[in-house]
Amino acid sequence: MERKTGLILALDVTDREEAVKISEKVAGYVDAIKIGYPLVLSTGMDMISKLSEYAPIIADFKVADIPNTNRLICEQVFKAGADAVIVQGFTGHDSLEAAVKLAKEQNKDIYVVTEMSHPGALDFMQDVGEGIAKMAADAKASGVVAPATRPERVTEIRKIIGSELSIISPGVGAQGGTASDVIKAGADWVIVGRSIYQSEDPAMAAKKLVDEMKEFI
Ligand code: NUP
Repeated sequence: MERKTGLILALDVTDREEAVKISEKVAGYVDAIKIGYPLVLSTGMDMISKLSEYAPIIADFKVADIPNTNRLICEQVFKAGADAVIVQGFTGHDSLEAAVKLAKEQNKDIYVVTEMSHPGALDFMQDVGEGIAKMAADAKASGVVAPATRPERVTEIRKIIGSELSIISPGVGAQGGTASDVIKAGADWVIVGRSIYQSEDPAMAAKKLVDEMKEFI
């Protein structure tokens, strides 16, 4: 994924027309559009190829299965036109390696969730986040997903993965994180959903974020 603006739109709407309309409006400000279960379950897998007309698509399916099933899922998602898939890291090295192997064969990307951005991530995930980051680096994944709500953790995770892997970071805006802070902490991209798609003017909301990050990109 090429970094031009540092912004990824999380498009968690459930209406086809709305999804297309918002994508059209913000296409000039985002490096990718992240879609997940809310949009795909409501509108179908063909939304992936439809929205790829506007930007590369990251499929946030947080894949978390045995190696063979991870591979089968990623195969379908890439076939549908996605450029990247987000997988969970807690399932361990073999599950991750199956996804990364397939992605490399197809020139696609795998991003690995380390520690999630919501408060409940402190219950179990934070304790294993650094180990997952190391595993992602060892497996040569394209990058990791780390929390914009805790920029200090992004800095820790950056130390572990080095500069080869990217960090994409959700939690800006609605969850309390600040785009420029998390970029300064070591993230390459911020992932922003509600603050853009629920805004009266999604293009303006996206532009503001891009302007805020510009000097740190
Ligand atoms: O740790 C994570 N936190 C998170 O919010 C991992 C994620 N993939 N996400 C996703 O990022 C979440 O499912 C949503 O699609 C997006 C953040 O959206 P918003 O809080 O900006 O609306």
